[in-house]
Amino acid sequence: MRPLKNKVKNEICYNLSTTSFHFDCDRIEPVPFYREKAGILEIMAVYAIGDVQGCYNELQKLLETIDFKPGKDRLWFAGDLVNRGPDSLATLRFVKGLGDTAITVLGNHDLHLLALSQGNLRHKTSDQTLEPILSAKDRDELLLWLRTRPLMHQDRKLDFSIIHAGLPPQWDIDTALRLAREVEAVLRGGGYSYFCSHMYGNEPRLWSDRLEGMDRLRFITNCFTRLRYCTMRGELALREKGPPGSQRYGCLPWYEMPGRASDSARILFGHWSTLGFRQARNTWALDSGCLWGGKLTALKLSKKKPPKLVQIKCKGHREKKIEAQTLWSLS
Ligand SMILES: [Mn+2]
Repeated sequence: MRPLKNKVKNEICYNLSTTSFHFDCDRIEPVPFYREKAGILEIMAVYAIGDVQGCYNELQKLLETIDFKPGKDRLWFAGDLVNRGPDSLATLRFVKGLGDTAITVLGNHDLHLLALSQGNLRHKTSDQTLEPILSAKDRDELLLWLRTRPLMHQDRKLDFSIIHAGLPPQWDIDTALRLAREVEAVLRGGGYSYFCSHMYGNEPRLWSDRLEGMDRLRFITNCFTRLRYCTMRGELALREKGPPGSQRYGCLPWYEMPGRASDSARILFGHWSTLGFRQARNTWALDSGCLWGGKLTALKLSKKKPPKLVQIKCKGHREKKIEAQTLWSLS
């Protein structure tokens, strides 16, 4: 294990520094995620946090509440760091600044920001909260950082995965991870701009491993960043956006699909503010509507114990009725 190796290195470093040998001690990296307690290496706290959407002050308050220690604890963000809230730029800078301490998966609003930055989309009124990022002096660094974030993160030791939206019933957890990597490779590569201008759309609806090109990438992206409901035939029902009970006949929340191939994996997700915090079928929904005057949620993750819920109340920055008017790509 790396911490043990570093401990040994430190001892070597100490011994050598008392002799005539030179050894560059400063080059040994600190061990950020483990600490020693009574001689046992102990993993630091890992918190999964729901959709922040530019609510920077609320995020800071939540981190205070959980007594977050940078360099010791780790944060997982469920995506949609930006848009609609009052301070997307500060939020993005802050999470980027956390470095390896934070892992964030991409949400639909994050992808929308990337698409806008490529200049292929007409700016709408609902995009105005993203403008400060697009005109920031550090915009290129921020956007490069954002487009190199994953669509899915998995920690096998902790036995948790995190995504922004959902998974179709046909994918097991390893398939999901493999397919996330396909889109991530495009976002990091030369096809990035083309991808941004062709990612929007609700088709295709049914997964097949024979899908190719943009159809394949769009399907994968829609699952990870937009999915809420599936039809009983296992298709994506992307037009359904309300809370459970509001959907048309024959649709089910993705996590309730019978025979879902990923149902043995513990999955954290955001995106669904009208669902609120909810634990069901080995999944945890983390978007509790901070932006809309609900709560901002953190879940302390543990391999053996049940996750511990911490929430703060938020005053809200948007009227509910706006949500209904901007349904398209942003929701
Ligand atoms: Mn979302």
